[in-house]
Amino acid sequence: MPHRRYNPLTDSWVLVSPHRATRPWQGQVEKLPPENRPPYDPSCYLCPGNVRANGAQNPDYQDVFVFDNDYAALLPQAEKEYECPEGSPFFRAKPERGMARVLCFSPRHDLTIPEMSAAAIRRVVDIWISEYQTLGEYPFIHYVQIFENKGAIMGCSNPHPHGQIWAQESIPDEPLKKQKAQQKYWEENGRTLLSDYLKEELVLGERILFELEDFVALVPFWAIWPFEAMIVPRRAMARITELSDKEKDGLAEAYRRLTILYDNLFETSFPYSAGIHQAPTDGAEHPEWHWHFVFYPPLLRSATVKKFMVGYEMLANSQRDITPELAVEWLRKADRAHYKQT
Ligand code: H2U
Repeated sequence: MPHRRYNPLTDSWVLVSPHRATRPWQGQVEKLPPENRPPYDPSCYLCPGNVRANGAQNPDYQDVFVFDNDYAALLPQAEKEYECPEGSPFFRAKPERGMARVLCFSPRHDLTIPEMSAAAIRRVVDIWISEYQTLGEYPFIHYVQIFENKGAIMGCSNPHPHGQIWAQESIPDEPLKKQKAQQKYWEENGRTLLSDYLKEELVLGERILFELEDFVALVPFWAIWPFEAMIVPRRAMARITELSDKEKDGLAEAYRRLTILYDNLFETSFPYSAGIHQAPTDGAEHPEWHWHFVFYPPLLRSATVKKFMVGYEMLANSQRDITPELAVEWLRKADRAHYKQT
């Protein structure tokens, strides 16, 4: 039956309409990008040794490579204040300083996270930690967003495995919503919202994808995207800099395992936007924060039919067709070894 589910992390609702999953589809069918890319592409801006779009040359890097985004959406110095008519509540704007970085996950143009070893992904985790630390130490940087856009369908500009890091003065809307909800929960209960949620999900078991020693991957009760998932550390930590060595390895393994399930589901390189929500770098301790890694994949019923967030979703509320529980069932059936290797 149609019902609404509440997201306590963002204080918002999603409409769930399971009966709609069988409706006919004569709409847009996505073209699949070619699966067999070369390990090195001389025309790729991100491959080792190549020249980027702005003329800078990449080093001959061996594992990971991080650099300032040549087309950064945020700049450390606001050149000139954006001017608005004064004294009106309708035209408010303020300068926003920040920095943007690009992180190449591997020198290999043909790989993606699910095809990399946990040891190689661990190098990515290490860079996330050092970037969060270094960027967060700038006095004007109050929030660091680590994310990955994977697949052309998600607007990813280049198939070379990479992610981005944007750091800025303000706390953006999504993490701010989560901060407010976690703060309230912490004040009322003295425990993090996600520790208590995880405890209950582990008892119920129906939305758990897999459990590792230090991490759990699950489809949250309030998931919006058809195959949305979340990796949650069992230990409440505000930020990834608090991870132990063993937990860093665990995070790399959880990232690998989840993305293999994704790729195997439709035997395609599964697109998504994924990112880490964690405490701001505003100098406060933030014991309320329980960092977590969210995955928002757009595919709905096959490798070529995606969920469109339009119409009702744009005008009224988030809505999903297949239930989170059905998504878990499908994902759990996916093999543990990557389909290209079997
Ligand atoms: P996306 O694929 O998620 O768009 O990330 C790639 C980023 O890489 C993008 O933000 C940057 C783009 O600005 N980029 C460079 O900085 N230099 C280049 O030569 C190509 C792309």
